[in-house]
Amino acid sequence: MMLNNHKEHLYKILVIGDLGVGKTSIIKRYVQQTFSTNYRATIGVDFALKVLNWNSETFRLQLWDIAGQERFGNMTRVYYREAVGAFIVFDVTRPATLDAVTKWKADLDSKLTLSDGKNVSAVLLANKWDHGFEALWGSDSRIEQFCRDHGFVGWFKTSAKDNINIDEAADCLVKHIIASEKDVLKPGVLDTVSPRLGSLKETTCSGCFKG
Ligand SMILES: Nc1nc2c(ncn2[C@@H]2O[C@H](COP(=O)(O)OP(=O)(O)O)[C@@H](O)[C@H]2O)c(=O)[nH]1
Ligand SMILES: [Mg+2]
Repeated sequence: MMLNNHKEHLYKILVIGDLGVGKTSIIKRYVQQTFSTNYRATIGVDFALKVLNWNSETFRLQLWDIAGQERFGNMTRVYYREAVGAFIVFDVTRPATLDAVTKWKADLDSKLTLSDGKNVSAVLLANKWDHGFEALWGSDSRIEQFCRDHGFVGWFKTSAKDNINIDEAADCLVKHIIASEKDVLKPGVLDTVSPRLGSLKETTCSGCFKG
């Protein structure tokens, strides 16, 4: 028994973005390994818990779903309070939802900072990638530039439907949260990870600490 060495962490993580981009589906997929085509719009604040055990440390991730307030494009400070990371989601079939990400990121950064004054780690999720909209988006460099311009620590092409890159994106976010806690992360690092079907065990966040 190594109880003395066992560390527990509780991380509040926000999942934000426009209505219908797949926030609830991503949380359901990540936490319950399920997907459904008709979730009712979330009413009221809702959160789900995911537990990760890494190197004899326990990370409890409290994933906060948005409360049916997407149409306002912002949330209250109370909702953001004490969060340490965020996923901002857009829908690759609706380019306007990427424009909205700018608004969500600005809202987040204006209402929430870590104790050292830095922004919380945010990972961009290009969801519904199973639709195969590669042609619509062209090269990845456009989204990479978008991430740099808006201060995301990384981005992933995801599908809640086909279970693509959700675990990887969460691993990446958690690593960045840990790194900001330890304050060892160098700035300007960006992860880019393409869908890797069927290889979920290996973390694809290897780029996290490069730079
Ligand atoms: N094809 C596809 N549909 C998805 C995906 N994620 C969510 N959806 C669908 O998109 C709709 C909105 O999803 P929902 O999770 O309710 O979005 P939210 O409003 O952001 O919480 C639902 O019909 C989902 O089944 C995905 O990765 N691929
Ligand atoms: Mg929802």
